[in-house]
Amino acid sequence: MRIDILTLFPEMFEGVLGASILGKAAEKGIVQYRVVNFRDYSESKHGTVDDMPYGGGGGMVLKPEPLFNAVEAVSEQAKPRVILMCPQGKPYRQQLAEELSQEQHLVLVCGHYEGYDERIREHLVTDEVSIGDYVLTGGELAAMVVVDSVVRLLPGALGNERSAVADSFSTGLLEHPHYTRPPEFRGWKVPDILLSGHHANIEHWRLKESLRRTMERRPELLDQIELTPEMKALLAELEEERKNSGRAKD
Ligand code: 6GU
Repeated sequence: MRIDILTLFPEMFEGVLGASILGKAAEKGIVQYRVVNFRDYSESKHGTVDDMPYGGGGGMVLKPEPLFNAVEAVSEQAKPRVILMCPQGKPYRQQLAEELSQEQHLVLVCGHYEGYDERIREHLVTDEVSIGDYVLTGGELAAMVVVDSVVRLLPGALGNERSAVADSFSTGLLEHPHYTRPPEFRGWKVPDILLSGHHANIEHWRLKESLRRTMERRPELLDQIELTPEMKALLAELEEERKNSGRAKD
């Protein structure tokens, strides 16, 4: 996969793309990153990328020419997905990360100003994405979130292939609790069942704890998945526990 990032602040990406899984994926040749300063594609000699909005009002608007030129310069033959990072975009979800991980070429566009000229939205980008309902000073941090969530899904990017499928949101449930040594720390014990070596019981416990967490923290996620008979039985057990104790988890 090739990922091109168009930004006015390329230095923001240095650490993130060079470290850990994202850096290793590039070293292994699984992904290639290019960080492009789209000011270099301005058509003015001063490198202007923004201008005042027609109709007046505050703030500046990103001009179309630099971004069209920059996208066209990185596009080569095939048509890449061109993703505009903006608070008005479609809420970013694991499902979109999975879809984007199937692409050959992504172009992420990061703005830092009040807005983008509407012709960028209408005629240049294929997707508009927001990473949540809060305002960032620019699209760069959001683009890093997208790159991270996509690259970790590329085959070979994670050392352990299993961890990409089991984690929260690919199963549709939040992850169950994890424990490691020591078996007792400051008087707090690891649940006996995890030390039992009984694999089927452990899997059943993990599923129950995943459901408990999801029910407590993100109940709306339960409406979005298909429940197996085992899940339905466990949810009934959890409901029963809740009724009997008032507060299940204290
Ligand atoms: Cl993609 N950009 C900005 N500027 N703010 C955001 C965002 C993106 N997603 C959430 N807030």
